[in-house]
Amino acid sequence: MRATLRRLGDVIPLPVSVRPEAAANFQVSPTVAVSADPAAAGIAEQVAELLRRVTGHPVPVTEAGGSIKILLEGYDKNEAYRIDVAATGVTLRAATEQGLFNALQTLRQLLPEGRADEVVLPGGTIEDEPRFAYRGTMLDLARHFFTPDEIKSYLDQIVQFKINHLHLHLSDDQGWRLEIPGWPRLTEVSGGEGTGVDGVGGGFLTTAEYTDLVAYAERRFVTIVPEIDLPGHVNAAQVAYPELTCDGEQLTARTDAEVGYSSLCANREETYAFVEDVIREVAALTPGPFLHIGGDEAFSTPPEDYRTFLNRVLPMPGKYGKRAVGWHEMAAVELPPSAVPQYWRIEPADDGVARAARDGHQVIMSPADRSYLDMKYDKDSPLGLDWAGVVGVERSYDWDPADRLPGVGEESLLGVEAPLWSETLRSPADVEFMAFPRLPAIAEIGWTPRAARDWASFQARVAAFGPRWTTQGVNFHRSREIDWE
Ligand code: TNX
Repeated sequence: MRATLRRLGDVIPLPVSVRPEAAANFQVSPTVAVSADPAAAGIAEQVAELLRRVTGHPVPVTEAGGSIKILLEGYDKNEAYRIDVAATGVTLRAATEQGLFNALQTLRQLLPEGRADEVVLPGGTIEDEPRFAYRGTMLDLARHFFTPDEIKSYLDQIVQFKINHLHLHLSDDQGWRLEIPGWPRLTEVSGGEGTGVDGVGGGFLTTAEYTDLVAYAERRFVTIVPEIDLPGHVNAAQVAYPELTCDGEQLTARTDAEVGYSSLCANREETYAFVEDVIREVAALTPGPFLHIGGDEAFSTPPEDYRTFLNRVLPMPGKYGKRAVGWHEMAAVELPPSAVPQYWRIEPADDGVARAARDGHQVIMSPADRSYLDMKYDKDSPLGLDWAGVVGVERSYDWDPADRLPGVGEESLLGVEAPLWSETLRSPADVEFMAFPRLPAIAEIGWTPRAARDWASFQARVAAFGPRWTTQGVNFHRSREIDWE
């Protein structure tokens, strides 16, 4: 099969600068080889593997002389990269391996996804760097557990769009999904079979599995952001350890999807001993800089107790070397300097986020009516919720995080995140259906300069990605908003 030549700018997220040069197309010949700086050997092997897959040629990695060159040079920015395609060869350049990894993702989209007889790269130059340092998505393992292999497969899918943070929601009322040394009943009692919503989707990560997963993500330049949701969303912890309730009562396990009924007890020292143990253990297992402490929907925690609790707990991630992240409700109290509120509200409200931004805090934007991947696409969606409205692909794309909240502009944003709650999901196919193509929309918002974004252009590039997802076996949603190829 002769593959269609892609255009240089047919990439999601759209690169900052694309300068095509039609006379400079590069034909990948059977003798193609990849040459790299020794420090970039890992990326060079991945580039060679990509070319082997699409061409069937041997594609050796050599120290010099290859027509594909991988150079660790230039650009002092962490994630920036440049690709030059000339008739004689191709150069990928970045100051860091992460920048080269980004270049690899772009290169992949300029090549066919499957095997082709004749492979040609479009000529010209791409220069690229992200708008925001944090481009994330969240997977809710608490309402339905996904296995390490399933999470790895999702990681492989999301890095194609230069998503660089995966937030794991590891505890909630229905289940506790990470083994914590010293607190074995959390996972023995609340991580087993039957602990998901509707009694489907139990399971948990052992510390060894979590460590392996974090390393897998790290090799793909994705930072895992673990979340332990506190002080609400704790029924599973309290079922396992009745001493975590105010009166020591044995609670029953719950598999419904209610929120806001459980709370840790702000006036008991046992609460803080538990929370500090958990935060210390999670911090020790996590190389990334963030630790998410939840803080959302604590409807059964009296406001005074909520503040008491957060004032005790918010310094703990810092004590163990991490930046605290929390849902924006936590901005009701004075935050430690490095803490990051994650804003999810639909309507702007006075909940302290603008004040935190004024004090110099960075904010993650995740407005539910735009970025929540668990909202239905339209009223006929077989999966998802609709409390934040239905969220079609254009609705996911056509907004800007710097306009969302008065007082929280471009300079206050750490970035954007698209959370995927799993109350209605059962399988990796369900996750894929909800994430694609809306996650690429959020990825482009996080990466591409605002002025360069355009819905019609995005539509066309997503349409062209359809056959790629099909080849990859990804169960994307064939939204009627897209004229699929
Ligand atoms: C709200 S928004 C939640 C979650 C639910 C989700 C469902 C927020 C921080 N919390 O507990 O799973 O809605 O969409």
